[in-house]
Amino acid sequence: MSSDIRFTDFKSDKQPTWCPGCGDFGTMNGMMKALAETGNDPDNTFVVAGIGCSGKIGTYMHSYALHGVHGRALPVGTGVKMARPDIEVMVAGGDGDGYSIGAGHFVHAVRRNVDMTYVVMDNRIYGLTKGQASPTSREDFETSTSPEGPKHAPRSTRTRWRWRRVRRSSRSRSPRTRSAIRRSSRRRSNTTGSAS
Ligand SMILES: Cc1ncc(C[n+]2csc(CCOP(=O)(O)OP(=O)(O)O)c2C)c(N)n1
Ligand code: SF4
Ligand SMILES: [Mg+2]
Repeated sequence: MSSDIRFTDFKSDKQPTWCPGCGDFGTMNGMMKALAETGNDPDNTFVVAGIGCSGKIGTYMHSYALHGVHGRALPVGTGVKMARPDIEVMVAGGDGDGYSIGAGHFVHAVRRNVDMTYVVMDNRIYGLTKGQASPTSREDFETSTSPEGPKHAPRSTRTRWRWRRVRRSSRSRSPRTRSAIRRSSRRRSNTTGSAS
């Protein structure tokens, strides 16, 4: 690994065909900068790309690369890392690729916690195939496949599980549950009483 690698060394000689102003340019520059700043070089880097506008990223970067099958970038990245743990593996793909057709692989990649980086280029739509709703599209976002919006809450990568307190009338609870609740609240008030 040489230390004088600059992020431009990760640029291939292919001219991107992304639309002017597409956010994928910024993501690719960010990935190239991160690779250079962490002491990597094109000879020890493997980029696995999904299918979509985002999936073209492997062509525009100078490194080892594989442009595989829609939704299957993560298992390929896992295989590369298992075979060559010494090289830096970056997997990149779209929101459709990662959260829709590839959702199962996403979950298992998280579970296996493989030492690789996954970048989701989330434009909240299927870009390459001309604009169908993706799992991160807004509920009211009109697309060719959802003229009135997908009507599902978008999947958020920042979702936290929250326990919602549901108020239920005591009549909707079974007699057994009602008496268990009474017992536990009696226990609670006894404990509070002895402590004070
Ligand atoms: C197995 C399979 N199913 C469907 C397609 C068609 N297809 C190509 S790209 C794409 C969606 C791309 O959306 P996303 O992953 O969000 O990438 P973007 O183009 O938005 O960057 C689909 C459905 C395909 N190539 N292969
Ligand atoms: S269609 Fe959208 S995602 Fe694809 S290159 Fe154009 S702006 Fe980027
Ligand atoms: Mg997309």
